[in-house]
Amino acid sequence: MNTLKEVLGEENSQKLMKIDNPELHQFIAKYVELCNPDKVFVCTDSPEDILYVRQEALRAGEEKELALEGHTVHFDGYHDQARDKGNTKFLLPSGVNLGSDINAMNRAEGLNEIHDILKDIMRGHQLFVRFFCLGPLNSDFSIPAVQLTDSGYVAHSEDLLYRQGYEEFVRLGEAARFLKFVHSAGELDDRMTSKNIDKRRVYIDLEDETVYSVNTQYGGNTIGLKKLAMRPAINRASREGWLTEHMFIMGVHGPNSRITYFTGAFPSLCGKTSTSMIKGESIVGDDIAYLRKKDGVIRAVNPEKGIFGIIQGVNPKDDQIIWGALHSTGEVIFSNVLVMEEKRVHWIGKDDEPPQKGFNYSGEWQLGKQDDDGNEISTSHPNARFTLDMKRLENVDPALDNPEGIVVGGIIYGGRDSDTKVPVAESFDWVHGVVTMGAALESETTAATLGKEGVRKINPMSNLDFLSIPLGNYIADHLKFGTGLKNPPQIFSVNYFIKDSEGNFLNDKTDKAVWLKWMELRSHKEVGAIKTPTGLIPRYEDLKKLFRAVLNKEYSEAAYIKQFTLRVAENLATIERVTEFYKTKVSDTPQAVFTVLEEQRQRLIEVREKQGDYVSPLKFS
Ligand code: SPV
Ligand code: MN
Repeated sequence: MNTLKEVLGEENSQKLMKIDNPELHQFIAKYVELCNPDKVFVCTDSPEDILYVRQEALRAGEEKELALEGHTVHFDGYHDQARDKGNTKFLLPSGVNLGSDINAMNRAEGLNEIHDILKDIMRGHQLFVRFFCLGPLNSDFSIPAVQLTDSGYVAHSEDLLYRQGYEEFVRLGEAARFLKFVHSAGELDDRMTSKNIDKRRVYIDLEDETVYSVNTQYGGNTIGLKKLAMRPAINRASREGWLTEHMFIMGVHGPNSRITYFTGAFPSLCGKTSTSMIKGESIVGDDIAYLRKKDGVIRAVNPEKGIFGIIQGVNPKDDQIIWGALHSTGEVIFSNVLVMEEKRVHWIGKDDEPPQKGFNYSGEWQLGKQDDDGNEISTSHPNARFTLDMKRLENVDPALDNPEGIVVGGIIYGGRDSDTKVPVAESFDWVHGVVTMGAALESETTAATLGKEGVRKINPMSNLDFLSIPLGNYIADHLKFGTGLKNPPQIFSVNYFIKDSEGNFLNDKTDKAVWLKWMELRSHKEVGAIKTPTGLIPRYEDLKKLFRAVLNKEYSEAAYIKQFTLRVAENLATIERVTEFYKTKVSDTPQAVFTVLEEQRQRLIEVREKQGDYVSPLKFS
């Protein structure tokens, strides 16, 4: 430990030595030696230490102050604006195979490559050592984690997004089973963005529960505790009989002050965050959930405590709560928005006059500016984000930090689907829901410009990008998770994006508030439903009442018929695609997947024989 002590200095060494965990000390020593930073800062949970990290992000120029107190802006490089799926790989020992949909390489080769890249990478920079706890402190759900990073921006973001865990490491000592993250932004250019994008790598070593991320700054590639931690957490969960999901957690407020908690899985950019923050309901989390069975019920916690949310389209009408938080003082990190005069910010869809010039992810920007490929550069990047602590939201749920988690009353699967699924439906039972709403989830990939359709892709449980176990096993885990429960939560599907044949959306953005209330009532069996071949759908009278009560809106029967018409041909095509996918691409698909899809196919064919390809919901009542 001598060399480590020299680099750390007395104060930092003492902080580290308070944690009695040799594995942790060895890990830190190894990467301090390899990465060779000029300076190391060990951050405890103290407000002074946390403030120091923020100040360093500003001093180094990775963040800049904005007009409102507490607001800063960070830019990622022009070509470093999103998760890099191609260069994100699992490092697998020979003989281990996760299936064709999961990007992987040989472990020894990957470790060699990444350690070569890391050699001396932090020379001239400061290394921050951070301790966090994924999930509430002192909870069966939680996982301690240590992050090494030379980015003040990454370390600062994690303060807003995760619970401080230094004291938890001290408390646990040698008993801590922690995840490890090593990040370096690499060499930086004059705008303080990662220069060597060609050497951008995110490598996940499941065996050591360590994730390496280099030559990148974008949060989804670098904030270890977010999507990087999801991979080892999914793997652990599978081994231990619980679930790590790409799900929000929210409290839906029912009659007589009743709160029913829902988790919801949606692919990125499909309304997950905006659903979880809906006014009138309360939010526990917007992105990730850990679920465990306890005493015959499913309980869930949010491993995070903040939000790294998409800012595009956030406007005062549809997103009142986020809007309020983004316009008041207190810590917010904006990333890849446009900064205008007087240090004010603009983003696509903000609902005010678009500016003519400013500073954005391309540097100095003026209207009409093009990139090297001749594409016009937008004001903000479509994936521009805001980062804030959820305590800043007026509707944060008091259960956020409950070590027992919340009881899950319903599970929602949503996707971007312009032509098949009805806006809301309930499954017949757990297995039907897992298979037809979760495992069969399809979503259109692109953020479609008006009228233009995206590419439809299967995305089981919206979790495909993060799976660290073979997909067949993952589906089997879900099927098993529903057994041995007193009263399994209902499973629902939602689709905010259904269109008519002319390409017009059939719903307003705000309609989701009504679907939530309907699902809340259904989870207590307080309202009836109509049986169709693909699931149970709402009755017109019930929705009419709810639209009046929730949105003060007249809901016509004609609108109901259009939205809830069963599209038989499209549903049959989905079943065909999904069956083919599981048959040809996934080994060890549980037989239930094929059986349940086949049963649904038969029900659809039977209906088509009598009623044709488009069946009004009134025909089923
Ligand atoms: C997502 O893309 O699903 C996100 C943001 O929640 S990221 O951190 O990039 O994963
Ligand atoms: Mn996400």
